[in-house]
Amino acid sequence: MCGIVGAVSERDVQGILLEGLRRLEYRGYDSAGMAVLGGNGEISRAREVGKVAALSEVLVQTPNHGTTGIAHTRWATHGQPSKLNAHPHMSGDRLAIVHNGIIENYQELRDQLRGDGFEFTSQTDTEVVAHLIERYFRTTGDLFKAVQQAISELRGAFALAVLHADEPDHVVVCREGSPLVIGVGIGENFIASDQLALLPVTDRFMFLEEGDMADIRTNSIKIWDRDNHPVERKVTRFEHSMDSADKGEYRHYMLKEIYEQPRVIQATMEGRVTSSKVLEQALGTDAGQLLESIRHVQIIACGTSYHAGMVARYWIEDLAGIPCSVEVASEFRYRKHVIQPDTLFLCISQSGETADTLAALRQAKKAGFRAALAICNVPGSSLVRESDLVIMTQAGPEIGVASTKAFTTQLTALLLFTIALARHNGLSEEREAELVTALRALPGQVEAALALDEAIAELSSAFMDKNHSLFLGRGALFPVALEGALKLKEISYIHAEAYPAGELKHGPLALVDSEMPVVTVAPNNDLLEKLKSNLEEVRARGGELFVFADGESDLASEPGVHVMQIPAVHPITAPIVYTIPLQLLSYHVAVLKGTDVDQPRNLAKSVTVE
Ligand code: HGA
Repeated sequence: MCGIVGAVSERDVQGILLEGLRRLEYRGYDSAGMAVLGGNGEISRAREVGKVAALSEVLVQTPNHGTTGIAHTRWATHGQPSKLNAHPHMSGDRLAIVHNGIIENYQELRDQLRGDGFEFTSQTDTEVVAHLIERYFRTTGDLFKAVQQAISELRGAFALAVLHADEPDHVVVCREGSPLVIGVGIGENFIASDQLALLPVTDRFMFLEEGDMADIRTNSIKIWDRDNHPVERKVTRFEHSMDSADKGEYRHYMLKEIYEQPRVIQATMEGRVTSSKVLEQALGTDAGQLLESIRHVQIIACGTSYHAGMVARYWIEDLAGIPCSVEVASEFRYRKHVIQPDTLFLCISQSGETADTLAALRQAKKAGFRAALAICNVPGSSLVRESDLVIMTQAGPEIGVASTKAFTTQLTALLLFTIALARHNGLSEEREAELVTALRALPGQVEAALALDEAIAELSSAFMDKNHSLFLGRGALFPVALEGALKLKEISYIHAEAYPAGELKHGPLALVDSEMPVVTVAPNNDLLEKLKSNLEEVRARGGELFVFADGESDLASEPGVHVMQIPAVHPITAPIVYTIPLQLLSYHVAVLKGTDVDQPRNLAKSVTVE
C-alpha cells in the first residue's frame, strides 16, 4: 500500500527521502514521487511510474535539493497508476501534499472546487485535498489552520503530509484512519507511514493517534488531538535490530523470513511458558479474570491472518470446548451480527493497520463484545493500541509481501492463548504440560522441516508449466491447505484452490487430471486413514499427487505420487510444522517462474485501505 516519508532538517533531505521510499518498497506500490522545498523558495517535484529506482535515476539527472520535503510510494485506488496520478499532488506551484487512504466524498468536493476555479490534473481523490487546503490557505494565510479546516470536510481515511512554499521549514501532518509516525531526530525531525522507513535516521518514534494533527519543524514537534487540545505523545524506541530489514545472504526476503521461523517462533513463546504451563499473565495482568468469563470467541482477520484464525477455531473448540466463529473482516463489518453474551473479539493482523480489521474492531467495541484481544506483529500499531489485551508476535519486520513468519508466529500466539483459555474450561494440568512440551518442540521441528528445502526445490519443477493446482487437507490442516494455495497464487501466479479433502467428490474431483497437481498435507492424526482414501480418489483419475506426510503414515512414493516425509509432530502443533513445506514449495515454483517473489504483482504488504 502507499507509503509516506517526510523530513524537516538543516541538511539536504533528498537522500533521506529516497532511502525512506526504498525501505517502504516491500509494501507494494506502482509509482513514486518526491517534492522538496529548495533554497530558492520553490518546490521541485519529481514523479515516476514503477520502482523507486526509476525516480532515483531521474533525481540523479535533476536533483531535488532542499531541507524540507515529502515523498510517497503510491498504490492506486483512485485513478490508474500513471505519472500524473502519482503523488505528491500540488495546488498551483506553492503547495504539495502526499496522502495515504481514500477520500470518500472526493467527487462532490471536486465539483465544488472546479466551481471555485481550481484545475485538476489527475484522477485522484488526493488532488482534491491539495486544492481544498490551498483554498483555505488563501483565506487563513496559515497552513496549519488551512489543513485543519480542510480535513473537517473530508470523509474517509487519510494520513496527510503537507508542504507550502509560503511557509518554509515545516510540514503539517494529520492522521485519520491511516497510520503515521513521527521520527524524532536531533535538530531534524521526520514523518513516515511506517517506522521502518526512518531507521537509518532515528530509532525514536511518536505514534500519532486517530484525529491527531502535528506541526513538524527542525527543533519542535507540536501535536494537537481531535478536539484541538495540545497533546504529548510518548516517544518509544524501535526494538527490532536494524539488520532485520536486510536480506543478508538470502536471495529474497521471503526465503530469509521462512528460515527465521525457528527463531521467531521461539521468541514468541519466550517469557510466556514455563516447562509445563502457559503464563497467562503474559497476555495482560487481568487476563485470568477475563478468560474466566469468556463463553464464545469471535475471530476477525483478512488473508493469511484469516487462515491462522481458522486453525485457531479447531484448537479453541477442541481444547477449550468454547464455541468459536471466524470471519473475514471485510464481510463481518458490513452485516448485522448476533453477539453471544461474553464473547471475546479476537483480531489478527500482521501490521495492526489492516483497514478492514480495524474497522471491524471499532464496530465491535460499540456493539458490546466482552473485550478485544489483538494478535499482532507491530508494537504501537492502531490495533494494539485499541485492544484490551494484546499478544505480540515476535516475528520482527516482515518485508516479503507473501506472509510466512508472521503466520507461524500468529499460530504460536493463538495456541498460547487457546491453552490459557482452555485452563479455565477444564484443561487438565497433564494435558497442558503435554501441549506445552509440544510447543517447546516446535523450533526444532520447524528446523527439521526446513531441511527438506533442497528436495522441495527439485519437486517444484513439476509445477512450472501448470496453470492450476489443488491443495487438500482435513481438520486443522484444511486452513493450512488454504494458506499453501494462497502462497502459490500470490507469488507464482498459478491458480490454486484448497478444499477440505472430504469435499473432493462433491465437485473439484471433476477437475482432476494429469495437468492438475494435487498437494496434500497428511500428518499422523485421526483423519489420516480418511485422507488416504481421498488420495486414492485422485490417483484413480490420473491426478499427480504431492504429499507431505508423517514418516509413520506408510504413504510411499510411486509413479504419480511424490511423498515427502515430515518428522513426527504432535497433532495439535502439526498445522505450524506442515506450513513450512508449502511455503518452500511456493517459493521455489516462483523462483523457477522468475516472478518478483518479494513484491508480487498487484499486491501490497499492509492493506491500509478498504
Ligand atoms: N487514494 C490515493 C491513495 C491510495 C492509497 O493510500 N493506497 O494505499 C490514490 O489513489 O492515489
